[in-house]
Amino acid sequence: MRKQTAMNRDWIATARTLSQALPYLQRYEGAIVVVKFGGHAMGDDEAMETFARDIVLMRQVGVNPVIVHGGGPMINEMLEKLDIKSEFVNGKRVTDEATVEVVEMVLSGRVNKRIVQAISSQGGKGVGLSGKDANLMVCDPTDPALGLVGTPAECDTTILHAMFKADIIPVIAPLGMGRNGETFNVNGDTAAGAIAAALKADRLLLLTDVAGVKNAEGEVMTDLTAAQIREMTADGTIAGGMIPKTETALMALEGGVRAAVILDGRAPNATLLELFTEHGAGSIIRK
Ligand code: X2W
Repeated sequence: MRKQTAMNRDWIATARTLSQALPYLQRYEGAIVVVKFGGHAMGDDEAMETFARDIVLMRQVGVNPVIVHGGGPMINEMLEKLDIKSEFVNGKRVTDEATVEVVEMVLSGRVNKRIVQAISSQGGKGVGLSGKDANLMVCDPTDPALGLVGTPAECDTTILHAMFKADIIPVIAPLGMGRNGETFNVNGDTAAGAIAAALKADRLLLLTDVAGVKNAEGEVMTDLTAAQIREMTADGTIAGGMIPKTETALMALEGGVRAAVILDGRAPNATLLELFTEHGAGSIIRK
């Protein structure tokens, strides 16, 4: 029912927000936006619902969103249940045959379908695939010491363009195919960066569980250049878990992505805030 009561103010603000979004909606019409949705950013059912609604809204206003997801914590949970030990070297999971089977089962199965389902619930058409489908991500081994961990070498994005035309939102699990038919486990950030570069995406959004790239004083830097990122890495300001994110961002920029953004995926409506408001969210990195 239409109410004209004390709620009026909120609705006026909503209408104003929509009106102010017009230039941003026009700017992103037809743009390709790759969103890395990490396992730590996924959260509960409500957070998943909000994320899916924002992605469907993006598609509705003419953006071509591509989701590349992670699921590290969910893989850990299943490996524990199966009593398979697992360790990380430089942020990458040492992966043997037994482990890659579980990784594929969890990522292409449970995690991928949960996201696809959330998109469907919001009225979008999500289709799940992994880097093994349609030669999307052909990989070489990253390092013999890591076993079946792959580095994307060739990305054929034909399937993604076909999906854009059909109004489908691709939801990609980070697994790749080897040249000898192996299955490779690919770090989710690496996969998102490689796919964004192959698509020459307008934006790569890396959703994480931190607010952005911080300076030595602990403040989030909202605008950064690739050169600044290199300096801050050399002097140790950027360290630890942020390094794989900034490296992915730099790799994507080198590959032709217009800008990469590192932002907190747990913040409500993080993706919309970044794309459709003056405020933005997190740290944007340009060449
Ligand atoms: C990752 C793939 C999942 C992932 C893994 O096995 O955990 C490698 O480490 P998040 O949630 O984005 O961390 N692969 C090689 O990246 O998940």
